[in-house]
Amino acid sequence: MRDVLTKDEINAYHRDGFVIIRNCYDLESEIMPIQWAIGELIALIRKQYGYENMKQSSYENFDHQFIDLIAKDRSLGGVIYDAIKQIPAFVSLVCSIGHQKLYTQLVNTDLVGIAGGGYGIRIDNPNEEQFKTDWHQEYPAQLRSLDGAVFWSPLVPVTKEMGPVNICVGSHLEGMVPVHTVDPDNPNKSGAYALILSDRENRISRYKQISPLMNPCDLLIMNFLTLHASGQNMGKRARWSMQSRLFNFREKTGLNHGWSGSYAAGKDFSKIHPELIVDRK
Ligand SMILES: O=C(O)CCC(=O)C(=O)O
Ligand SMILES: [Fe+2]
Repeated sequence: MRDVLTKDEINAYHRDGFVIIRNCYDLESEIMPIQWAIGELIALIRKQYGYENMKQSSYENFDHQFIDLIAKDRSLGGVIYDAIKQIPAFVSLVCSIGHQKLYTQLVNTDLVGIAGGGYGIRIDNPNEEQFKTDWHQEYPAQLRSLDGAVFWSPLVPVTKEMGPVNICVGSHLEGMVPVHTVDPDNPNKSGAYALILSDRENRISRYKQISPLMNPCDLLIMNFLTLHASGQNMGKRARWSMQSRLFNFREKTGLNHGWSGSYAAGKDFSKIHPELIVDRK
């Protein structure tokens, strides 16, 4: 991977709250092994449950049997989701020196953490609502440190129709935004998925929004305070994307709460930052 940033890229991160590094990863050595393993796991699960299998035709079409699989049994999509974050080629990227080098060019620290439980591969299926994220900052969902960063990279070309991630340009400068802990429009959402920004519409409307179209090997690095949201996948293919998060052990707020994780780590965000909860009971 390319692990040296230009001055312009570093400036963009500080100005906009994110930066996109085009063609950052090496396709053959870093991305294809992940695509291949996902394709094999889909085939293995199909075989396990008695569904017919067609051979993988190419790496970029690694998911060609997935939409059909979840149409037969949606719960097997969950099995695949839980399995693929354990693919060594993916975990190698999560732990890579390259990611740490990128992060330390953006955040001035010599002591980097990898957010425990903060990495995985999203599968945003067409026309599903439950796992879509509303407008949010990463910090309440992950904690660890205020100046953490999300590393986001797609495994399929993301078209407009597939609902690219929406980002409010420059919104990291707001600092920590208070949240409601219940989403009245989506009572089935829980944990971090249920958090709703206070004064959401107003807040969002103050910023220019962008929804970058990205390809495999492109990498988005985003500040933990930047406002962003999932787009709606109205396409026919699932939107597969990798996430991992790095943080700074030396940052004061994180150090004060002992680098606590949030919901995914079994912690209650509202107990760690009660001052950020608007609907306190
Ligand atoms: O991919 C998405 O839809 C949302 C991603 C996101 O919120 C994140 O990676 O932090
Ligand atoms: Fe996020």
